[in-house]
Amino acid sequence: MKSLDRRALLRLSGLASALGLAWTARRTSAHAQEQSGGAYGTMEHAAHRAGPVGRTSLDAFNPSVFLRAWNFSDRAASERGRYYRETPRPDGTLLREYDLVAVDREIEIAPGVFFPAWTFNGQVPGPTLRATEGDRVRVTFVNQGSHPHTIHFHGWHPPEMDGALPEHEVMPGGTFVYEFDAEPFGLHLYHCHAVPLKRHLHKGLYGVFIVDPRTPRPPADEMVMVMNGFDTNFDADNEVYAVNTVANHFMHEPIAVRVGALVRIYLVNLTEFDLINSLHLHGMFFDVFRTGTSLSRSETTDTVMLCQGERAILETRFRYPGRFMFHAHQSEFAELGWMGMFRAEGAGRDT
Ligand SMILES: [Cu+2]
Repeated sequence: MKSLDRRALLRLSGLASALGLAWTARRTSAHAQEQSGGAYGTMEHAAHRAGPVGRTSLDAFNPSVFLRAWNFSDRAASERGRYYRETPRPDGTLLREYDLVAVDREIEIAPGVFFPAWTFNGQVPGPTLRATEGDRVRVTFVNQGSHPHTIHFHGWHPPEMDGALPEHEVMPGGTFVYEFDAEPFGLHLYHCHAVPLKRHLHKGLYGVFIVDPRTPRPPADEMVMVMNGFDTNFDADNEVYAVNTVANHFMHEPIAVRVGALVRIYLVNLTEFDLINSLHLHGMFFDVFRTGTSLSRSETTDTVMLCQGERAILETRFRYPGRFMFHAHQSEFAELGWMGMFRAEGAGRDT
């Protein structure tokens, strides 16, 4: 029934784009196979070959920009200061001040598919916040949305800064200032913790919070990937999956990396409704630093599985030039948008 519901949704959503047609064809072919219990026919394979086509508008949110932006570095210098300020403190740490605003906003998550999101600063995920262990973090939160919201940070903090109890809810029009020391170092997150929690989460009120160790990790080509999904018909089941919100974005715009260079991925699972999500990278292995709270790798693998809210830092070096796919190893998620490409450039090991 799950696939039927999702297929019906894709039809009902009036997908006029070529992607919609290709997508519906793929869902139909999968359903046809389920019905017949037999192998795929020629027609179904032809539908598979259509692949993702059509594009979303990148004016409001560009997943490639989000990938390599933190502390509002994607904004012009003049505008950045409106949302983020750094002040040195006597002990050498920084006071980092952020402005986050909850606003309701419709976002395009696949060509022609719009989702009525609740956002931090107009985007899903919200801006990536980044501090060094021991810094003071001060977040001024303004709720300009239509519902009560909070910000719940993962990390050490006193209970009144937890944003998780009814008395912590910030009413529409209200403001609250969260303040705490950034610790421990690691890969964390922030999200609204108003109830019903799963609704406030899946509507888009979440973001990444990176705390760097005082002795920095080795220099690397760093990127932020948030695995998320969207329940477009509100049946508590996702119809669209992605890394950084827009289905199949990195199939159209492969992530450029250099052969031999250290690549570091900050991978966060903010998918609701599905218990787990995963990342599988083709043609190589990577080191995993679970929750990023240790500088020693916890495993070396080519597939990492994360529960809801779980995260991991991944490190690898591309050995060969060329294109390498990455995707959820839950095949259904991959077919519904959670798929992308790296493009490695430079001289390979055997060339
Ligand atoms: Cu909320």
